Amino acid sequence: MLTSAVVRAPAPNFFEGLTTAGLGAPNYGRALEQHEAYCAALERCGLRLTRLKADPNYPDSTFVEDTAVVLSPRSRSDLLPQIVLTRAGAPSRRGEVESCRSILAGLVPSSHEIKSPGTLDGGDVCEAQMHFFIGISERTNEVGAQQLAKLLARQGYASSFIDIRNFDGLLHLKSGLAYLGDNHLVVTEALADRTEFGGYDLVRVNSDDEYVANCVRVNEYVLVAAGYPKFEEQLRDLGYQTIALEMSEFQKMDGGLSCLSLRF
Ligand code: CIR
Repeated sequence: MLTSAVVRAPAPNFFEGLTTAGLGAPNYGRALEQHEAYCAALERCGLRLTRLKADPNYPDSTFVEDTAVVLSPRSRSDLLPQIVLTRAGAPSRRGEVESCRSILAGLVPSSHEIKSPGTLDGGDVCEAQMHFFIGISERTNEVGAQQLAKLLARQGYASSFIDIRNFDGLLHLKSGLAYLGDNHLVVTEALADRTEFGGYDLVRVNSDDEYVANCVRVNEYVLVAAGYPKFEEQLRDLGYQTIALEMSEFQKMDGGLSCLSLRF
């Protein structure tokens, strides 16, 4: 059971962040509304929110998921939550971790961190039932992935690396992969044939709908990007309740649903 989440509203200069989407500049007012609706959805799922102040020093800092990997007691009821602070792959985002460090330390007492020359973004880390998939991407290098794998192994978790550097349109592994629980793994067509995913029941997302693959299970609900009714139907057929959220302004900045919070 997840109980808490950390979120950070976008700053007015959100539009200055990194993007490859080519969808135009985000509208700040709409981004704030969408962020607020996202926060309300997390609360509806039963989470208590810690809201960090918008930080114009880091226009991408609303994507808090990239700053840490949380090992939550959801996966190991015998363990206390632990946090691994990341070292962002994009130099412009490296200071984001510093601004989260003390807040995260207050929430999750035990912490580790990825060290230079390792780089790792939280968006590249997908936990699936005691197993972690770690994406090797333009942001997460092998050194960073190895460091995380070692920390995970000490906690009894297995991990495997998925190289996504040749996959067009996938910024992070979780841009195309999400674990829902109950052995259900959401994957884009491009990732579906990887042998590493062979033991899971795959929920396939076709290539035109790739953006919706970045969905998030939060307790009784799955949060999904609005505008993909077929995917929602697929999830409902599997017995999930969905909450659809408008994400257009975050999509313009290459961000998806999972990136907007750290959940534990
Ligand atoms: C970036 O390029 O770093 C941000 N504009 C988007 C980060 C999205 N984060 C994620 O997928 N975990």
